[in-house]
Amino acid sequence: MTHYYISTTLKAMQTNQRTEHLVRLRTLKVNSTLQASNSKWSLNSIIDLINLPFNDLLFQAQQIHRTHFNANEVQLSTLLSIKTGGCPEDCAYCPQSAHYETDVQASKILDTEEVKAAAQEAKKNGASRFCMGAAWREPKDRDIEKVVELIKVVKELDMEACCTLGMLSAQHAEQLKNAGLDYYNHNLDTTPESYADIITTRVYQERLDTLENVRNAGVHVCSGGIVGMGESRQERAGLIHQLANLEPYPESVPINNLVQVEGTPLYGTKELDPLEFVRTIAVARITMPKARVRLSAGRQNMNEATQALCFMAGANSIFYGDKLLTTGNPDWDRDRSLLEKLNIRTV
Ligand code: SAM
Ligand code: DTB
Ligand code: SF4
Repeated sequence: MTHYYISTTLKAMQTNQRTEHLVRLRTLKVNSTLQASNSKWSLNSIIDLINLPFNDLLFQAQQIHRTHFNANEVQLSTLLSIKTGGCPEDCAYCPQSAHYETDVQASKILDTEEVKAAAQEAKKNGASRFCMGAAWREPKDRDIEKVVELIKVVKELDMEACCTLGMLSAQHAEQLKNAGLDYYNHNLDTTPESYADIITTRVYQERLDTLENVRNAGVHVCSGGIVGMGESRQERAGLIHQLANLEPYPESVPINNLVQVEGTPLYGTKELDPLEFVRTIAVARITMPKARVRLSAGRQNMNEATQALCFMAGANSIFYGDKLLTTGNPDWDRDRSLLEKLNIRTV
C-alpha cells in the first residue's frame, strides 16, 4: 500500500517535472496560427492530461499551482457592462446578440459618473481589477475616445483596468494602452473546428489577430473560453490546447461555464458535469502555470464544494459582484462567506 502510494507520487512528480521541463525547453513561436503541429503542447498530451484519474490530475495541478502561486490566494475582478445588448454578432451563447429574442434591453454606453460609482463600489468591496464589457463587434473611433475616459477613471481609483470590447485594431489597442489599460479580455471561446457552429459572423483568425494587436501594444492578454456548450471532453482539451500554445500564453484565463439564457440557441443544452468543469480548470493550470486562471461565468449555479474543487485545481481568480454582464453572479456576501470558509485571502 505504502509502496503503491510512493511510486504513484514519484510518477506524478516525474510527470510534473517533465511538464515543467517541456514548458522551459520548447520556446517555438506559434505566432497566432491555427495549426499547432510544432507547438509546445500537443493536443494528445492535453487529452492525456484531461483523461487522467481525477485525483492524479488534481495532484499535478496543485503541485504546479503551488510552485507559482500562494494556493490560498484568489484575485477579485468586478465586471460592468458599459454598453449592453443590440450586438450585431450571432454568438449562440450570448443574450446580448441582436439575432435572438432575450430579456436583455439594448442601451447606450454608460455615463462616466455611473462607471465611476460602480468602480468605487467594487474597490470598496475589495476588488483589485475592474472589467468593462461592451456588446460590440468592434469599437468605432468615437467609442475608443469614450473608453479612454473610462479607463482613466478606473486608474485614478488605483485599480487595474480591463476592457472587453470585441475586435481591436492595432491603433485602438495602442490608444487603450496609452490610457493606462492593464488587460484586454478577448476569448477564443471554443476550438477552431467548432467555431462556426457557435458563431457565423466572424472567424477564429480574427480573434487571434486581435490578441496579437493587444499583445503588441503591451497590454496584458486575458483570454479563455466557455464550456458546457455541448462539447466533448476532447473539445475542452482542444480549447486549452489553443490557449496554452499562444506565445506567450495569456496572463489571465477565464473559464466560463455556459450561463443558459432563454432565447439563445444554446438554451436547453445538457448541463456539464461539474467534475468536467474542474478537470478543465486543472488542465488550464498545468498547461499555463503562471496564468491567473479565473473561475468565471456559471458560479451562481455551482455549489460551494465544486468551487472549492476548482480552487484546489488551480483557479485563483473570480468575477466578484452580484452581476456578470447581464446575468447574475453570487452576491458579495455569499462570496466573502465562501472565501472565509476556505481561509482564502484575496488580492
Ligand atoms: N462583445 C465582446 C466579445 O464578444 O468579445 C465582449 C463582450 S462578450 C459578452 C465577452 C465574453 O463573455 C464572451 O467571449 C464569452 O466568453 C462570454 N459570455 C457571453 N455570454 C456568455 C454566457 N451566456 N455564458 C458564459 N459566458 C458568456
Ligand atoms: C469572460 O470570460 N466572462 C465574462 C467576461 N469575460 C466579460 C462575461 C460573462 C458573461 C456571462 C453572460 C452575461 O452576464 O451576459
Ligand atoms: Fe456580441 Fe460579444 Fe455577445 Fe458575441 S459575445 S453577441 S460579440 S456581446
